[in-house]
Amino acid sequence: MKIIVVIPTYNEKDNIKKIIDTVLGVDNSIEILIVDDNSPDGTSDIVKELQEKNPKIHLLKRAGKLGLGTAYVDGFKTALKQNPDFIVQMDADFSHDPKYIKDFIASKEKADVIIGSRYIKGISVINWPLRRVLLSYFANKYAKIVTGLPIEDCTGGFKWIRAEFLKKVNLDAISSNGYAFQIEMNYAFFKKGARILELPIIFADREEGVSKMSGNIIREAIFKIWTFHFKKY
Ligand SMILES: Nc1nc2c(ncn2[C@@H]2O[C@H](COP(=O)(O)OP(=O)(O)O)[C@@H](O)[C@H]2O)c(=O)[nH]1
Ligand SMILES: [Mg+2]
Repeated sequence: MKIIVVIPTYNEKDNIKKIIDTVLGVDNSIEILIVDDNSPDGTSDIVKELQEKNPKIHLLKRAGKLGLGTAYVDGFKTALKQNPDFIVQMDADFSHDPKYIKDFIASKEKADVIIGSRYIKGISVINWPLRRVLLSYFANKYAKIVTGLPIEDCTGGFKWIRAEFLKKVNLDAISSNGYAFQIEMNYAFFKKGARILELPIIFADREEGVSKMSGNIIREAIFKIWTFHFKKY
């Protein structure tokens, strides 16, 4: 079995070594692809150094900050060329605890897509400011109503995807970048008939570095998700 964990980074110098080491430590079948947008803090230089000692670490360096959605689309395309069985997507900042990848592996026969979910056992988010928890919680309710997706955590960024299934999705049709990107991918998977499973995770706020979330990303999600019904994935 081959798993490629795709991690987008922008200014994650304080997290990058630890997240790579921790993720690789979860299972022997894991390789990592870091998609870095030429972070001014030199994140990619740290990755290059680590790469010299470990062939399981891959780097896709892009010219500048082009957004999370396109980072994943480019990362998925690059990862698929390596013929993995599964692809995992997650953040670099430890909000997504790598230990949950073990749970994904254990459930791999049951699903094409597994979502690490914050909202199937009440609300399992710690250390986030209350306004962000509320925003995320109600954004999910809203997304569920607009898209009709039977998913409690539509905007979560911690996912396990069967590679054969990812190949069925037209990645060039994916056009959103922030929270909307997560919803759009779920929508595409759902439309293609994926077996989607949610497994509980506890999501913790980052301890190092700063969030790149912005008002634009929130506005994008509010309006864009209405268009998904009319798109072909
Ligand atoms: N390559 C790339 N990574 C990004 C970009 N924006 C955010 N990220 C990364 O995406 C992940 C989630 O971003 P974060 O700022 O933690 O969002 P939050 O958890 O919603 O506050 C982190 O690993 C970031 O470094 C971007 O424009 N390009
Ligand atoms: Mg974060």
